[in-house]
Amino acid sequence: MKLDGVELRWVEMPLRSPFRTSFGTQTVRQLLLLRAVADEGEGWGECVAMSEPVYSSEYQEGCADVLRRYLVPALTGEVDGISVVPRLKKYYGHRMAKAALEMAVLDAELRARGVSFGRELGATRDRVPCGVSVGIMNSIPELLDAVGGYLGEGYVRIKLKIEPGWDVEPVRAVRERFGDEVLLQVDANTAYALADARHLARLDPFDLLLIEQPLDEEELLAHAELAKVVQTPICLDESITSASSAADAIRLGACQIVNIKPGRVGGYLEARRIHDVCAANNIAAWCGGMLETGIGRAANVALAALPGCTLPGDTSASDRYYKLDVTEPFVLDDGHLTVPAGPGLGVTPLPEALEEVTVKTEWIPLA
Ligand code: OSB
Ligand code: MG
Repeated sequence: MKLDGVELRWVEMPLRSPFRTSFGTQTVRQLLLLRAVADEGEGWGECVAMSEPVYSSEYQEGCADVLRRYLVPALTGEVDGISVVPRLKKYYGHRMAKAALEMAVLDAELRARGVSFGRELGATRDRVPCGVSVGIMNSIPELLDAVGGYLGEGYVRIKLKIEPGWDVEPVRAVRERFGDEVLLQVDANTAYALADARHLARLDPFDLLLIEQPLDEEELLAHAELAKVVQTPICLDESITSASSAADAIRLGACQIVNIKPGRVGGYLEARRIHDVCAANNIAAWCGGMLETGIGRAANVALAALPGCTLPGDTSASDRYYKLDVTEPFVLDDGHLTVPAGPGLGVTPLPEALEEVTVKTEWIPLA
């Protein structure tokens, strides 16, 4: 396959409700969509970077810059999905930008071959159980309303965002109201220090599935130390940037569970390698999310259908995030989403919905 070029599309999607985490509050999801145009057809990619570098060092304009300046121009001549990231090896980092480009090229290739993302990645299920990530709220009653609503919709697992000052009490309140049967976990997005170990151990009595990324992304050893003090299993998100960092974290005892996010690790193919590392080590894994549109969601749901993704992921329905998605909406059915079976992502953006949320586009031609 030969690329003619890649179109970048800046999109702004209003969130149905503000999403507050320990790193800030989002009310609008600003993101980049990519459309790879090749001789054999086109494909779509979604860049998960946020508008500011507050979850990781990457951010939307930084991704656009590295894509136009270095990454897209490197893809001259014959290219296919599997060759994208290796071809970009000389350019350090920028995994979210690389992941988006790989995704777009892979989608174009798979559509041309008539193969779905799920089939290509090795999915073994046609539907996946879904969890939901619940932001920090202004009050406990507000939180209980939100959690009650999601449980009513059928979500099979609840994840509460936590930070110092919003941790033990919200967890206690959710357990008291909804009982011990609810699959419940928390995500700190690096908001704690190892010195908080005793405090975090106060979560132990609540029988949580896991605590996600309590400490800084570079603090692997500190996570291993923390794991000796807290009984709740530790899951890493931000720290896992590749299959090799996942293998290291597991070997060090820094995590018992892994959140796999394709964008963070440089693409779906590296994400599959992480899945394989986890499976080989008997480490539970699940597919994380970055408030994706239907485009990224389609691929995430395919990844979540791999056999080693043994826990429900942050693959919620479109209406958990957006009134209007850019594809046909993903709809929860008995707590599950269906893995798209059509070629490539199995979903295509709806031109009108896309136009509605597009701020600008840029065409990056390939020589
Ligand atoms: O840490 O998992 C995270 C959203 C944006 C950035 C980071 C995270 C999240 C979520 C929501 O928790 C996941 C989702 O529903 O897409
Ligand atoms: Mg997380």
